[in-house]
Amino acid sequence: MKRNRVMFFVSVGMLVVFTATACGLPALPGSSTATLPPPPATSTTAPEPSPVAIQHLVQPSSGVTAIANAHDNEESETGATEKSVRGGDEFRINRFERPFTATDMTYLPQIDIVGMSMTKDDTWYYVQIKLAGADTTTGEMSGLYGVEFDLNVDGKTEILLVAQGPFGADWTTDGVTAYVDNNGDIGGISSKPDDIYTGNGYETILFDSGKGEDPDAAWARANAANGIVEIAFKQETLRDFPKWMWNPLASAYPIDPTKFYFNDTFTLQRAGSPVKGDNYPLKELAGFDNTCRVPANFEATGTEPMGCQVQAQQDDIEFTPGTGGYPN
Ligand SMILES: [Ca+2]
Ligand SMILES: [Ca+2]
Ligand SMILES: [Ca+2]
Ligand SMILES: [Ca+2]
Repeated sequence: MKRNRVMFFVSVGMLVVFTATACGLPALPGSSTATLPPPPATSTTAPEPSPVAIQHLVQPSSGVTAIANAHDNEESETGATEKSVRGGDEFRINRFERPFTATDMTYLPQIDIVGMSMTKDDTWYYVQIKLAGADTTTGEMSGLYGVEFDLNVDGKTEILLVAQGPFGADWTTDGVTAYVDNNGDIGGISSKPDDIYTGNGYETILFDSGKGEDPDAAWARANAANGIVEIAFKQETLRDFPKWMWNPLASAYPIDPTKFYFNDTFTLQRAGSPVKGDNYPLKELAGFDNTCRVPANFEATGTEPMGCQVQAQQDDIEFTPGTGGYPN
């Protein structure tokens, strides 16, 4: 089986400048001057209580220290004409390269991850996800973008952050959600597809659009001009783990976090394939891209579970369900 062709680098101490394009400020919520008609006099419904505005204390700025970066397969040159990929989609190890719509295989540049990097400052980690381009119909980064973390480097992730686009150039917590797998059942019995998966994936919501223990825990913004979506989160989200593995993802459609890993909860026949062959074209699992895992705060040897290719990679891993999980 063809390996995902991935170049991988770790660089420490390099200054990464995130070039956000200055855009006009979005209208403030509640600044509309439109007036609503008065309620009907016969209404018997009690008025809805006004939602309490979320008070933010701090927000991210820009990462100043590089932690890691890597590249993913890009389909922009051949994807639109061939409506298929030549590599990078390996259902067996839960790695997907399918930035296309189902059935008609329309290429979606805003879902095609081509690179990723992680930076930090004193308070935050920043994940930059570079896509092949913006949505060709709206000019925006219209997808759902996320990042998964394997905190103890055992092949099973514990945290999923997702941010639903489109975003502006200003940081927002709107549409940003953090899920965790508390009971350690992600992946079932191995990294390969389980015949029957009975787990519940990322079953717990830690943070949702500013609601949660810390209203400032996770944020997102985008620069559609250069196809970059950035997700920032407080360092304490990673519970003081000194090193970990991470991978970004992008989806054109809502995803169900309880169905992770998708190679346990879809069959290849149901999911379809972007590779011309028996299971072509894409069916139930379309408009989705994820990548190999990148180490953070340690040098890759190539044997990291589900890691990016260095010399060799360890893709077949036996899991012990019910162990691990997000530490409280
Ligand atoms: Ca890609
Ligand atoms: Ca883990
Ligand atoms: Ca599995
Ligand atoms: Ca779970």
